[in-house]
Amino acid sequence: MFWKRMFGGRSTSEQENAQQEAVQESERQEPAKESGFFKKLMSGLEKTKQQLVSRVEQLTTGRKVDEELFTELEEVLIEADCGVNTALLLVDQLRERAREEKITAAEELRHILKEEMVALLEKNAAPLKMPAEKPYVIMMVGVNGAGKTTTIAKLAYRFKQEKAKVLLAAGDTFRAGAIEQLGVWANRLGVELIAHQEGSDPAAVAFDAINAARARGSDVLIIDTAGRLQTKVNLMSELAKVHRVVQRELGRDLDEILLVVDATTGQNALSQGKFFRDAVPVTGIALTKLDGTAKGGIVLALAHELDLAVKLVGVGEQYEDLQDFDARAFVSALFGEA
Ligand SMILES: Nc1nc2c(ncn2[C@@H]2O[C@H](COP(=O)(O)OP(=O)(O)OP(=O)(O)O)[C@@H](O)[C@H]2O)c(=O)[nH]1
Ligand SMILES: [Mg+2]
Repeated sequence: MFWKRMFGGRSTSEQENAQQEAVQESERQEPAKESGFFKKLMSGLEKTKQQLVSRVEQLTTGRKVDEELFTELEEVLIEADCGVNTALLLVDQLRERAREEKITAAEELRHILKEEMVALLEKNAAPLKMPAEKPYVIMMVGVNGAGKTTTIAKLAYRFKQEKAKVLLAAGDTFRAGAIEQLGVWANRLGVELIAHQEGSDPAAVAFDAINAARARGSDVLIIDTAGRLQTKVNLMSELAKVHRVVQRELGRDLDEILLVVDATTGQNALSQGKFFRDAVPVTGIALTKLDGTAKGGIVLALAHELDLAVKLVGVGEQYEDLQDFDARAFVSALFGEA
């Protein structure tokens, strides 16, 4: 739908088909909780639930609301990787609402916590930007092994399903095997690939990819980059250079620069966010490996402390295991409300 809405110019019957598909799609998305993805998210978040929601439940069972309880709640949130500032904020809000609403039984705090979590996540939520011009350009950045290349494959799959013409750029010229890895995905998906030799300049790959995307009429171009530690200054300036070249050649901002973050890394994600954002104008986060992490609380810290929207979440290694982030579905999954 993403593509059809943007790259119009189709015949009336095609437009009607597109509308029909839009309706079918919204019908498909309505019962989100019955979808396979929601189930995966819910089972994936089981460990986070143990670490966070189950402990909140234990703490708030049969107790009265007092300052000691708030302090303990703060500790639980911090230990579940929600981030110190975010934990303090959430507990302040709980404290205030408990006072305003004259809540005395601790159990009642649970649904307030849930509501406040949704509100916090929704405040910073944003979907992928709608395409305005061809090619729609996405660049993936992040530390080694975060899931950049896999997320590219999943996105390419999604765009292809929407009938978009996709081009991938093998901008990781550094790691041995990285070009082949993207090449295998491109083959499997039946999408085009621009690649140079290992060790070549990633900015040159990106430059060629933009021109190829224009020449071939690609709807979407996704640029892979090498994994790099956020503290390696030279590698971060190399990334800034790739970005400058892409922006100059494109003559406008990239549509999305997604910071890919591995949800199992916990608090280090905040440092990654800060450094990568200093190097390139990150537009959002793709949070991977939410399946099986006890550190899913990091979503709250990322949204609040970095003020960056979590746009995509990954819950596995299959094509379908990537979805737009939905704050309410996430919190429902966390609280185990199927
Ligand atoms: N369980 C799970 N595994 C994932 C997910 N996303 C990626 N992976 C796995 O994480 C590993 C690293 O993924 P890549 O996509 O190669 O990561 P990368 O960021 O491109 O890594 P470098 O190119 O080395 O920096 C692979 O084994 C993926 O299958 C996810 O959402 N869930
Ligand atoms: Mg990679």
